[in-house]
Amino acid sequence: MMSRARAWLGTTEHTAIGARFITTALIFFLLGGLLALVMRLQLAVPLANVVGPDTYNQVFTTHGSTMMFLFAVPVMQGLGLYFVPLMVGARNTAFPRLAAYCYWVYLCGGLFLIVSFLSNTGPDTGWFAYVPLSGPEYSPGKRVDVWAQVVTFTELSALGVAVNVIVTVFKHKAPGMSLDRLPIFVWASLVTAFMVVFAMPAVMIGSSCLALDRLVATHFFNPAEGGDALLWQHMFWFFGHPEVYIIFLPALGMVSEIVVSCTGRTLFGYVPVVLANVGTAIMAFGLWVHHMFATGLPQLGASFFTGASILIAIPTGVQFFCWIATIWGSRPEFNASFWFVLAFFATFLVGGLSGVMLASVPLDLQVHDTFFVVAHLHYVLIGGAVFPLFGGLVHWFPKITGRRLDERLGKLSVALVFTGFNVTFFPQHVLGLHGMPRRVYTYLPESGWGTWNMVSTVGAFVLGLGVLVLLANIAVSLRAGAPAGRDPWRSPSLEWALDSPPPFRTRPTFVVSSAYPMWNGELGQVTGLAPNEQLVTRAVDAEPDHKTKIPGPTILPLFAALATTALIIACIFTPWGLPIGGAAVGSTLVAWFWPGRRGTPSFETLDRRRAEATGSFSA
Ligand code: HEM
Ligand SMILES: [Cu+2]
Repeated sequence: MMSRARAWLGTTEHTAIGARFITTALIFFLLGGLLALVMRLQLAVPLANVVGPDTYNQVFTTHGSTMMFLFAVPVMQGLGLYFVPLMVGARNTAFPRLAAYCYWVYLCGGLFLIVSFLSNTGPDTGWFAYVPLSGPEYSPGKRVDVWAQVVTFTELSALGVAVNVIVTVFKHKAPGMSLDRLPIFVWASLVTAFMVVFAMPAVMIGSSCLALDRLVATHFFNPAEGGDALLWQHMFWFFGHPEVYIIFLPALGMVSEIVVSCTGRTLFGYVPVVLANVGTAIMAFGLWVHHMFATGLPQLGASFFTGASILIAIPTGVQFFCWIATIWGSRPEFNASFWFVLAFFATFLVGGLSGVMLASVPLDLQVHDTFFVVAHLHYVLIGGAVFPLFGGLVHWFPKITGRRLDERLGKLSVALVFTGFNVTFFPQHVLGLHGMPRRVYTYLPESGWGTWNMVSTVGAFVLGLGVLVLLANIAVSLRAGAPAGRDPWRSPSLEWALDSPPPFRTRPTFVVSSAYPMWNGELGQVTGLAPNEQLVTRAVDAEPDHKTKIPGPTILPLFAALATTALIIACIFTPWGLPIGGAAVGSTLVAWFWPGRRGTPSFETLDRRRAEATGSFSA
């Protein structure tokens, strides 16, 4: 019994950890969704009394923060941990214990936010916590400290996963899977991981400075003492804008996988799509100031950031045209995942267009802080990330569970989610143009905003129903779904070559000779690897180089994560949290990295084995 619990807590299998990330993130999505329904109930009619102003502030802040930090990024990273190794033909991620540590840190951070919210200490200054409102003067108490530390938790976790994905892609690809043969989802995850590495430190440092201002009276953001309030906005949005691409580049990668698999065609424009991903990632770091148009920018700066914001529509447009060209004249299989992709096309287009509108300063100044922005951000986030995510979950469900979802229920959930979504959020454009501010807990009957708000609330419940249908489908199919077999969609990428659910210790290492290995004849297999070994290949051409031991299960990452949690939370209450918590984290890390215990990875250069591996490489 004890040892089973230990095995469960100590697992380092990327499929287990990936699935935990995905499941946990979906639970946070449901919690965030419940908060959204509370807001919609409160706004349904003028002068409603569901929640008061103070609770409303906590609700929208916790909703936004949950959705961004605890749902959207982790779910994409979870899918990355689960599928990137499978798709590149690795046996595990490069750093399996780091993956476990990241999961536990994320889980603790998420629970911290939820517990704080339930004990009336939920953050209440908006998901971007602008100073001076969030500073010590206007936000006494612990609410903003909770927010600042939740950011630290989640970004720490995100950084670890990103590093892991990068190294897995560069060093553990199957022999023959050169960079120009990576599945598009892997490219998207790789590019996203680099964005995480550049974006997350900005907000982590920012939120730590904010916590310092609040707890030990530093003055980073206090102009009265020589600090700079706008510095906060720069640090936040230097992360915050790339964040949205961190969320939807992997989603667009799923769209490519689904399009290819449902049309049975190779992707039109592989290279342009890859370059579009890279281009988006680079440009995404050059337009954060469009979130700050209302702070009064020099004319030249405003023009530059307008131009950059409009330009970034181009690479996404390139991806759109490549999908359309792939679908054009094919006879796609209109299954539930394909319908989610079609829902994404329509919705994301609207969100992209309202984004181009907002990039123009005069319009932005007019609708700044109104429901027009709320409509826009949900069109891009839900249309651009949640719809493809649902499509991806439907697409990969058979691989993860070995069972098929019910197609009819699947299509029903697309219809409900799509209709509900548009009924909820389209009217908010109108409300915004009519001047309804965001982040207000109520409004007067004379404002005339009542009708569209009621429509929006009804839509939100339809959307919620659609999500419930999807979940019910998942719950039923987990037990009673038809067996899926290896490759139910006749998809081309490597994960489909494995049994469903994918085996771990007995997983073969394939040898690849095209970008669509499952469509191009027999797969070769590498011989001479023990169950706890995996191949290290060269970054670009994926030639076998040497092999390494896969670090085995251990409970130490969990202990390290608990110590990290203690450190981060204790700091809110006393500066002593830092040295004491630091010592705790340090000792768990020493135990974790103590040489020679329980199979710490040893790197063995594989000249002898290399011959064997390359021998089968030509097979
Ligand atoms: C499931 C359906 C959803 C509904 C009905 C919904 C509804 C809302 C509402 C009513 C607000 C606050 C409006 C205000 O008073 O300012 C809001 C804010 C927000 N939502 Fe959602 N939302 C949903 C899903 C999502 C998702 C999936 C994400 C992100 C991936 C998201 C991200 C945000 C953000 C970032 C804010 C801004 C919070 C702030 O002002 O600090 N929402 N949402
Ligand atoms: Cu932006």
